[in-house]
Amino acid sequence: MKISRVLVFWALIFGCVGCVQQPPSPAVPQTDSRLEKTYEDLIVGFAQLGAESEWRVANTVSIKETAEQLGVELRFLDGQQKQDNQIAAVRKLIVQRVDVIGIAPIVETGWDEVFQEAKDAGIPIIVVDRRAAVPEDLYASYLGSDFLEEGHKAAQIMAELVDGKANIVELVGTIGSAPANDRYKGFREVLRDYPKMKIIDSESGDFTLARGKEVMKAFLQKHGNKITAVYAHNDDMAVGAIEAIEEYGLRPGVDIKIVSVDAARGAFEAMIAGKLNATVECNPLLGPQFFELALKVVNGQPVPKWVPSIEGVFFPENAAEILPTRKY
Ligand code: GYE
Repeated sequence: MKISRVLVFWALIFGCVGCVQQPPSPAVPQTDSRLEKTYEDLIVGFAQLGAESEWRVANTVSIKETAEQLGVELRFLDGQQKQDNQIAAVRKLIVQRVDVIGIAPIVETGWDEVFQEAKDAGIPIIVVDRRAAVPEDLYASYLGSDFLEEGHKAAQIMAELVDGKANIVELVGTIGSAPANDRYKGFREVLRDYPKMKIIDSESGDFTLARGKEVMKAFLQKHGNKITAVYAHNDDMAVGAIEAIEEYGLRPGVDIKIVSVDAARGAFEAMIAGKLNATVECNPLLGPQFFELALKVVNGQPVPKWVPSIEGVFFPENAAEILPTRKY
């Protein structure tokens, strides 16, 4: 009895004192906030793929503006639509020993070697916008859209617009790029349920207005009035197609239904004019999420392997109301 009272006494007094005085157990990992980098300490490289579309321009602005706001030192390199330039850009950033490299890969394949070089140099890679087909250990995280889902949405909307029956021509994005591959595939997956919706022609317009217009012109020369719908993998090509259809003497959005992807300003203007029937959103404003990821990665914090962006669909009915709220 006496002994246990003494024990309780000791436990109370020294136990508590111990709580305060004891140094933290070495078994518990402690993060020393003094060693953690802040945005102002970061040097971030970014290998952009080019400036082919409204989407890309907005994406570049978002990255540059966010870097400036956060006080991050950004080394921005433009690949001008060539994979070789992007590979050279990554190598340059490795030599410069930046803290982390962001890259929007123009096509899916052909990145293993240079990503491995970055890994060997201890520089993490964050893949932004378009996926790269490399093993997961070669990059820290992928930040971008669900392109397959965008293809599904486009087909679903198209099916409603044409009541399940159409002769569709497709303007494909850059050949071999993740968005073109998935938007192509996703659209067809849904079309399996609509046997009367036929893709009568499909060709790449390289995600640009000029090429989209040229390809649409050729489609019209080849198929004429037979075409009842256009599926464009981005808005710029849809705008090009609209011009080609008007020059051919048909009414875009009326004689030929058009659905595209991105939800950029040009698409809203075309919807307001009644020339485009719907656009599926693909968000280019990835700057804030990108630098947040970069900081976490550099500080060794866990990040998801895929950070998807949240996206909707827009129609002509409320395009005029929504346009002023759009940032790209
Ligand atoms: O849809 C298109 C751009 O990679 C998601 O690239 C991006 C695509 C976008 O050229 O407009």
